[in-house]
Amino acid sequence: MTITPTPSAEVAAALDAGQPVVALESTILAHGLPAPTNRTAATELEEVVRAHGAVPATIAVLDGVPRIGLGPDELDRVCGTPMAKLSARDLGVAAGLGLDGATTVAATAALAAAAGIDVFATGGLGGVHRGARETWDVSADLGALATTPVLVVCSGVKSILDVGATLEVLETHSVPVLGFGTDAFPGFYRRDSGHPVPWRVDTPAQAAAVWNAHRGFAGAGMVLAQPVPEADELDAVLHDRLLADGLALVAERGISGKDVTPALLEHFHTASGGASLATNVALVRANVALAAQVAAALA
Ligand code: PSU
Ligand code: MN
Repeated sequence: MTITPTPSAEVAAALDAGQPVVALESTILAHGLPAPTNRTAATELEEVVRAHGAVPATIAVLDGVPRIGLGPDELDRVCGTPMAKLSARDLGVAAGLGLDGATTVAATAALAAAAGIDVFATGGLGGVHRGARETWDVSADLGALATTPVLVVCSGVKSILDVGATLEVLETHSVPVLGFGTDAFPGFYRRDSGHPVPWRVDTPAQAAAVWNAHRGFAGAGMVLAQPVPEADELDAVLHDRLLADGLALVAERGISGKDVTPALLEHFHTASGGASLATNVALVRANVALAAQVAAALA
C-alpha cells in the first residue's frame, strides 16, 4: 500500500502537454462551506479556472486513493457525504485503510506537488491559532509550506487566527509572502489584517516570475495573498462581533484541534445570515482566477 496520487484523464493529459493546471482543495468543500453552497461553488470554481485557460484539479482521497481532478459524481460525494478532514499526516491512514477524506491545504499541497502541480488556490491558509502559547495549535499548513514547493494563492489567513504569529512562523520556515496589489497582508473576510506584507507584486506575470525564480532554488512553497474584492468585504463591525462571539463559543463548548476552524467558519456563516458565506465564496473565486492566470503565465 502506497500513497499514489492518481490524476484524472483530463489532468494527466494537461500535465503531459505542459498545459497550466491549478490544484483546488476539498476541505473547503466538505468542512468550510455548508451544503448546497459547497456543491455550486465546486462547479463554479472549476469553471473560473477553465475560463482563464487552465485545467482544474480538485484533490480528495476516495476509497483510499488520492484523486487529482474529480468528476461531477466525485464532487457530489465530497460535498454530500460526511468525510474525514485529512491533513498531511492523515494521508497514509486514509490510503492504508481505504477511507474517504477531504484534504486540507497541507495535504492538498503534498499531493499536488507529488502529481507535478505547483499552483494551488484556496480561501485562507491555516496558521497559528490564538492562544497557541497554551494549546500549541499551529496548523500543519505552515509546516507543509516549509517543505513543499507549491505556490498557494489565498486571502491571507483566516482572521480567527493569530495573524502576526502566523507571519512570523512563515518567516521562520523561509516561506516568501507576497501581497497581490496590496501592501497589507489580507485578513480573509477583511482586506487588511493590520499587518504589512514583506513584498508586493501587481501582475500575474510578476507573481509568476518570482515563483519561477524561487522554485528553481528553494524547496519551500510561497504565499501569494490577494485581498477579497472590495465589494465583497465583510462589514468591519459585523466581522469583529462574529469573531468575538465565535471564539467565546468555541471556548465554551471546549472545541479543540481540527474541529476549531470548521466550527468558527460555521458560526460566521450562520450568525451572519450568510453574509460571511458570500464573502468566503467571492474571495476563493478571485483566488482561483488569479492562480489560473499565474499558472498560464508559467506554462
Ligand atoms: N479556506 C477556506 N475554508 C476552509 C479552509 C481554508 O476558505 O475551510 C481549510 C483549509 O483546508 C485549511 C484548513 O487547510 O481550513 C485549516 O485547518 P486547521 O486550522 O485545522 O489546520
Ligand atoms: Mn489545528
